[in-house]
Amino acid sequence: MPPAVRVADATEPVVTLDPNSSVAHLDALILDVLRHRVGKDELAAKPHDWFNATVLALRDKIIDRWIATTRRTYETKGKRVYYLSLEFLIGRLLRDALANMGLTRDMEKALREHGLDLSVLEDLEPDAALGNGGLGRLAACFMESLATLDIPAYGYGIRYVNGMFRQRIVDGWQVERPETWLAHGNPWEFDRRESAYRVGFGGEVVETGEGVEWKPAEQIEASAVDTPVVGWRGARVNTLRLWTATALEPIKLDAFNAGDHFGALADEVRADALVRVLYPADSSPAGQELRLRQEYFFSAASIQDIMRRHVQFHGDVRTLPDQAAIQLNDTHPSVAVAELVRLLVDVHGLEFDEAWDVTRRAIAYTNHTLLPEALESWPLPLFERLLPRHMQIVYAINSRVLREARKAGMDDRAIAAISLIDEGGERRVRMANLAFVGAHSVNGVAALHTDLMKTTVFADLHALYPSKINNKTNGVTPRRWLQQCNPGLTGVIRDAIGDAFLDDAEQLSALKALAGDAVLGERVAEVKRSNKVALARHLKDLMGVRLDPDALFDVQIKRIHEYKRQLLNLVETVALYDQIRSHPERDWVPRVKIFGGKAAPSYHNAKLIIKLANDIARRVNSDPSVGGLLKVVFVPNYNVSLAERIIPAADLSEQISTAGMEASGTGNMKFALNGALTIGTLDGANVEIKDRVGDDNIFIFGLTADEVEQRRAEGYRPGEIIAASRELQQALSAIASGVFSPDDPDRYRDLIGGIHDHDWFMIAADFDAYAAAQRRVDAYWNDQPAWRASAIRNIANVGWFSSDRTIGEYARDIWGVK
Ligand code: B1N
Repeated sequence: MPPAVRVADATEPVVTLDPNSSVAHLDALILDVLRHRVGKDELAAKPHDWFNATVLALRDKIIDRWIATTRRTYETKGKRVYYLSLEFLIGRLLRDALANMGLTRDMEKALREHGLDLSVLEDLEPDAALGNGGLGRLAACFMESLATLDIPAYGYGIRYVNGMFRQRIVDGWQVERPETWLAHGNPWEFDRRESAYRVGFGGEVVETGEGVEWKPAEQIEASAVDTPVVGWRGARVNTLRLWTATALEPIKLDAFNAGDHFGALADEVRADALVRVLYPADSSPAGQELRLRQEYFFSAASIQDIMRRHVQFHGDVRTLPDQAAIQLNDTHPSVAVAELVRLLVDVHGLEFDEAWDVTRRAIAYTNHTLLPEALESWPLPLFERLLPRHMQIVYAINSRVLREARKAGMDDRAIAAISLIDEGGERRVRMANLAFVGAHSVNGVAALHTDLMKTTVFADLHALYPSKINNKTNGVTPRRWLQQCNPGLTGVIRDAIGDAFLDDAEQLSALKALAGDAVLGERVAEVKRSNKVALARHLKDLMGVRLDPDALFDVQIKRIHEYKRQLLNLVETVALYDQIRSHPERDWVPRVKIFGGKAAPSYHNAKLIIKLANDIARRVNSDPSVGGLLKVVFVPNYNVSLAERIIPAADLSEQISTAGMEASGTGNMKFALNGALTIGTLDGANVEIKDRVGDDNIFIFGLTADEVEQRRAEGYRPGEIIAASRELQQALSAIASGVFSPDDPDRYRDLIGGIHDHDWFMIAADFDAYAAAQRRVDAYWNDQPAWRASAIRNIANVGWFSSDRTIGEYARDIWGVK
């Protein structure tokens, strides 16, 4: 028996902190809000009205804490953290905010009095998908952890009207549709028209006698829209400040009156376009002028806001680094380096050297990818046309840096690599180099990734500034990714080890001693099964498939990208399909292969991989000869809310990127925290997960990052490997010859041809090892007590991957707060 410290039912709220939160009080508040702010009689109110009333009532409770925490920061003159990110993939907020405020149970009761089900209202909330994938979701987890750790912080980004596109699957193909998350309004946000700044573009730089002045040709107004972010136990409420754009002159009345109705609105349309859509490219540069305009727009507005606040409360711009830590989430906001120098020199009158010093002490930069094609750079003529003053500043910074490099004895090759200007071919401004030199700290997001930064893309910059690069392994918030998405498991853990892990995820380690406990194993398995039943029901409603909750749920959900190797998984799925049909007498483990993820609209092969998953699903699922032993599902429109349903129901987590290519991964952490076992390569944070859960509780396979590099260097020949592996050869030729695409037999010829030809992502090299690891998975699954013990060891050992730990490290090592 697990030590029954106390009996907690799974839905029991974990905190209750507001003395005024009695059910009757909430009930009265909701009714008042429904009437006076939503404007509806309770007899006529629709579910959406109730949803709005619920959020607004909760928001009232949050505002009191928001004001209290903000006052506290002003009084204590505390240092603030500013997290600049072009993406915040926050998902739904109601459940998270209720739980963190300790109001879940009371709200449930209050709504029940009106015959309403809280979980139904929760499902009405649109997913705020202002991000592509891991990078944006990390920013959202960080915001929650900053509030939890009581660190004064602002997130700065763009309030996209259309976030990540909605994915429809039509005849197996991805079709993109606009996501209209704001269609019914957004009850969380506050319009802050008074916090508005002008952002310029183009024009010229003129001498004024005392210095220079940038005279932009065009100006757009950035105005703030704030969303409160509540920490765990309501510890603190921080602000997510997203910028929206308006024209200085929204309508030119003289033009309008003269009959030019469209021309009169042109400025407003230009401003609208700036904040209209999120670029749907993950780990690849967008490259368009509008993207650079978005980057500068939000960076400039944010830096102005930071400076305004600093000058108002502290007076002297020279003390900015003592009061403000500015973190750049990848290079997307790196033009902020030049913008801060510009404001310090041109507006506040500092000498360049002093401005450069202040800037570097205030700014830090996080790198999220080493893919060379993903490093942002802008054609110099474009950069200069849009931001002429910043171009001058980039040159000034560059001449300082290159002089230092010369003095350090660096040769021409190293100097060329360090330069902020790429001179090979069309001249380009390198945003990663700008961020690197403009920051006092440059961090990677997992240990392996940080090591590779030092030896690959940043090798020469690292030689010049050897103390800048540091590691901060990513984390995820255990509130959303354990407590809220998996209340059943949370209840079982509370019964087993008490409540300490709710405030410190590393206390999950108390489960280690209980990993072999059969009763606990059974309870964990029961919860897993009921999560699988719930997911199966959801997918039945969503797409009409029937899934067996007793099968092994094998899940790969993430952006579709060749380096993430969904194709390796699919090829192995085909090989397994062949095997089952050839050896129906064997004792196969029933499997459900679940895929989900979006492809960048212009990424041809990624879209083809989605079609292949759907083609394989159609064929396999309708083949009576596999007798339900294998099912393949591609879940459309993968997003944060779907992740919250799928992850608690997963048995096996696929983390199979080509080693050296996935900077960290964060889905890997969420799965392990929910008791799924990982099958994965030694890439990104998988390496650290393996170190913590132990070799016996994870299925590691394939080439290491060093081996991948070595194989590429010595001339990798995939053809020979394919010829030597019967299973691989058969699976590839089945796909290439049209077995899964009889309507268009050549559909996958080139995709599979790429594996024969160059196989950049080393699918052939890793195939046999991957297939063998999958058979190890099968064997282990057949020993359910062992599998359950491993699941518990995963949960017990991954508390370290809480974003609270990550943020604690940023605070201590980079920001100097608390
Ligand atoms: O950032 C995540 C990591 O866990 C992932 O491994 C990494 O792939 C991801 C351009 C990116 N890197 N780069 C991006 C996103 C959008 C864009 O326009 C690049 N995303 C990552 C969190 O560290």
